[in-house]
Amino acid sequence: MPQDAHQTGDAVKERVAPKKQEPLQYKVVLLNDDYTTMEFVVHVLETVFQKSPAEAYRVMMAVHLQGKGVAGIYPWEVAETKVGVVASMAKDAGFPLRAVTEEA
Ligand code: TYC
Repeated sequence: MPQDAHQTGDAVKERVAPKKQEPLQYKVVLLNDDYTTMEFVVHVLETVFQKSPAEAYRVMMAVHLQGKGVAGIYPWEVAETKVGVVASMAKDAGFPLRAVTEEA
């Protein structure tokens, strides 16, 4: 049965009203570089993006091997705030790590 269908007795009624507009979501994408340590990227993923240690390591390695990777998907203001937090943590630590937003 389609996800939007309602079961009413034996009949299946499709929902006709359009779905409510969802707020736009944005990916926060981490970019690879040659200088930021793997340990620091894992730390950022754990503390800013609430990843478990295993998931943080997995995402970090995906970025390291593929050039970029999704750290999380959020409403615009949250995504932009996290990009800023990454930038300031990286600046303080002296690393060139960058995160950018992409429409999800
Ligand atoms: N490529 C870095 C290294 O070899 C590690 C790294 C991973 C850097 C992910 C940035 O977003 C990044 N030390």
